[in-house]
Parts: sequence; structure tokens; C-alpha cells
Amino acid sequence: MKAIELSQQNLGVLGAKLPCPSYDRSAIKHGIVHIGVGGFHRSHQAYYMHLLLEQYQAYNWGICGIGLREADRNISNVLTKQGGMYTLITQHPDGIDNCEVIGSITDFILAVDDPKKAIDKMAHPDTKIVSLTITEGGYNFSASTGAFDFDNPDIVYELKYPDQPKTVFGFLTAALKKRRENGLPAFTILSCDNIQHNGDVAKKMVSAFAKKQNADMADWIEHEVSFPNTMVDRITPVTTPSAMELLEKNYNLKDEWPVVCEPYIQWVIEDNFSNGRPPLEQLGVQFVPDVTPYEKMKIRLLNAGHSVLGIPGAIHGHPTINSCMEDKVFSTFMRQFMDEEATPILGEIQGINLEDYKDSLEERFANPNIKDSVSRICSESSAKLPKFLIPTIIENLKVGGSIKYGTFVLASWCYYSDKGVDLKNNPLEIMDARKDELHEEAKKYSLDKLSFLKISDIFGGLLSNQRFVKEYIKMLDAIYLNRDVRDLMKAMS
Ligand code: CS2
Repeated sequence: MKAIELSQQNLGVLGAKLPCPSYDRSAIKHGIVHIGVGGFHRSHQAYYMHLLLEQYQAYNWGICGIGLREADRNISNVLTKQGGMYTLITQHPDGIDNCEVIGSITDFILAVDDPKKAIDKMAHPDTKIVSLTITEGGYNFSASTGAFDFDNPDIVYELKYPDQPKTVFGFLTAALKKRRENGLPAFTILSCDNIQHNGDVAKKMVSAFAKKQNADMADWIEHEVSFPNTMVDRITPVTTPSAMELLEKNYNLKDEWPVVCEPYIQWVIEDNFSNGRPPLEQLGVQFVPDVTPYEKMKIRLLNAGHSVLGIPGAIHGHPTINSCMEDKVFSTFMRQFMDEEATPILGEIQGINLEDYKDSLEERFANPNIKDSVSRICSESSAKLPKFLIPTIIENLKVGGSIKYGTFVLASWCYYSDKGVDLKNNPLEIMDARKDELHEEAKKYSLDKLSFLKISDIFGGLLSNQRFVKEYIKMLDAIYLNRDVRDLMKAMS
């Protein structure tokens, strides 16, 4: 039997097989324009908006997706073909998969093809929020100084030609300018990336760009645009062909790009919006005056915990995070990192029992049904580690705390970047915008043990800290000598 394609027209037939949107999708207005529609946006924010539409008829809060890069062409094609819809497959630890069709995204604009259309959409009176998942690396700042990178060629270009934007900064400022000219209120810029103080960082970067472009506009942005800080959480592995096969087998449904995720979901947001917001508190989203403790806890435990497993895990040959967790040596090492290095720095977090939180992270990481690849976790480590792990090491150095687990992960990362193969000589799937540079520096190990650490915008001042350097060299030598990180991790616990 020919599989049924996911489309508005087929929802009637599909609705008999699995939950599908019951709201009138043609009545949805785009209160939200989202830049960076990847798996995470679709398992998290778009899912929340879908629930608001289902349960609270929030017709003003539908989503129009925007892709800024050529690399977004695939998602653009699939979503356009499927009327913005996709299936969300929630994978429970007991092996049960819940599948439902999500309908909150109803349009998609590929800005590389039509920048004006994207600007007009953001400048439309219905748009109240422009939200972002542009990854940790998308904010265009130097990891060590935090300053906006004006040397980026795309930034140079769009500063010269403001009506031909390329990056998120050019698009946001062009759209805000248009709103101002049209007498419309500014939209909120809602960052949903894993960066501590993501709203403050977004504000700092947008303002730096705007100041250079047009001081008067920068002033308007300063006063009119709000940038709430947020903490977002839902583990969302890369979609593999098995997800498509599952839908075809169980529902005779052909979805070209479903999303898989864990059951857990959390969103904490500072209640500071320029132009209204959806009633997300109805769904358990937490609105708080200050998101700092939550984001710090999540980034320093969950995201760092992932890297602590993922980098040595890749070298050892564990394919997924759950396979790392099945290996007692890895799970013990990760928990010790959390207990001895991350927790003392976090201190007390009001209203949260950190022991329970860490226990729940262990359970989530161990979900055998999720199969979150270590290659996804290690991807873009050059942007992630300066936010997830290095600050914990720096803060421990300041107070004389333990640094051995964190340092071991950085030394493993050098080895990983140098060798590019696992213990059995299988090539590692390394995805990092700075992959070549990392490899070049790492492979100088036999000539200069500190070469990797000299990439100063990643490692900041670590190179000048004697205690750190001593520990790092000791670990690096042990890893190069022994090759199997697992033996060393076992000896450390
Ligand atoms: C992961 C995150 O990218 C990573 O390294 O730690 O994608 C993580 O799965 C999410 O932040 C979970 O909310």
C-alpha cells in the first residue's frame, strides 16, 4: 500500500491513525517568526505552540519559520511540501514511542532566496516575537573577549549594504527599522540557545551591530526591544532513517523529516516582552524574574555532562550517550565531574534540589530508546566548551577546587581533534566549523604540548594558569601513551 504523504489534505485520513492538529490551521496568524528551524525548535517551542493551539485556541501565536542559510534549503523544501507539519516522536525509556503530528508552523521563508520577504514578515503587524535557535556559534562573538566580531565577511557586507542582509543581525535590524518607519511596536527577540544569559548576549550583539549601522536605530532598539533570558531543555537527537521507517511501518505515513525527542521538556523565561506573549504558563512554562540560576544549572550540568561523556566516549568507541551511560566507568566519571567540580561552583539554587536534578539527568541520559549520538554532542565543541565546561574549570581554579575531570575532557578533546579515529581506528564524524584549525594545532602535540591550548579565543587564560597547565600536560601525556581513555577514567574514579 502506498504510504500517505503528510499534508493538510491528508489530515482526515491520518487523523484516524495518530493524533493530528484538530484546530483550523488556516485561521492561524503568525505572532512568532522563528529563525533557525531545526530539530530542537520543532521538539520544543513549536510543540508548546501546538499545545496552545490545541488546548487554548491561541490562533494569534502560530509560527512562520525562516532559514537564513543555504543549508536550510532542505528543511525549507520539506516543510513547504508538508504545509509546515511534521511528526514528533517522543521516545520513552520503556520503548514506547508516542507519535503526533504538529501543526503550529504554517509557513516557511528561505531568506537566501528572498531576503525582502523575510524582512517584511518580521515587520508585519501580526509579528510580536522573533525567536532564535541559531546555535551557540551563531552569536558572532569572540569566546574569550565576548566582543562582536566585525571582521566576519558577512557582517562587513551587510554593514555596507543594509538592504541585502545575510546574518541574523542584518535581518533583525532591517526588520526593526521597517517597523519603526511604519509606526509599529518593536518585537521581542527571544533567544532559545544554550548560552548563559542568552537574551543579554543577543542584546549586546544586536546593539553592537546596530550602533555601527545606524546610531539612531541603535537607540530605538535599546529602548523598545526586549530580550528575555530563557532556559530551554529537551534532548533532541538527530533524526535518523529509522524514524521515517517507524512512521511508515506503524501508520503508513510518509514524513520526510520527523523529529525525535525525549519525554522531558522544560522552558523557563524572564517575563519581559516588548509586544505581548503567548499564555505559556497554562502549559507549565515557568515565568521568572531572573533565569540565571536555572540556565547556569542546566548548562553546567546537563550540557557539560553531555560533553564529559561524549568526547571521551567518541574516542573509546561508544556510539551514543546511552551506551556511555551503560558503561559504569563513564557514568561514574560523569557523576563525579558533576558532584566534585560543577556542583560546588553552582552553590545553592533556591527551590531546586541539585541531587534530584543530577539523578534525573542520569536517567535522561540513560534512556535506551533515545540513542543520542556522541557525534551530535561533540559537534561544534569549539563553540560549546567555552560556554559549557571551561567556565567551571576557571572558577574552580580561582577557589582551589578540583579540576581533574574537566581538564581530562579538554585533553581528550585535543587527542580527538588530532587523531580523528576511535580506539578501533574507525573514523570519527567530527562536525565543527573550526575542525581544520583544531586538527592543525592538536597534531603539533609531539613538538609543542601546549599548541592546542594556544587557541586563545577558546581557552581564554587557561594557558597562563600553572596549576591547570601542569594537570593538562599530565593528562594529555597519559592519553597519548595509553590511547584508551577508559582505563584512565577508571583509574581516576
Ligand atoms: C547538547 C544539547 O548540543 C549538545 O551538546 O548538550 O543539545 C542538549 O541535548 C539540549 O540542550 C537539551 O536541552
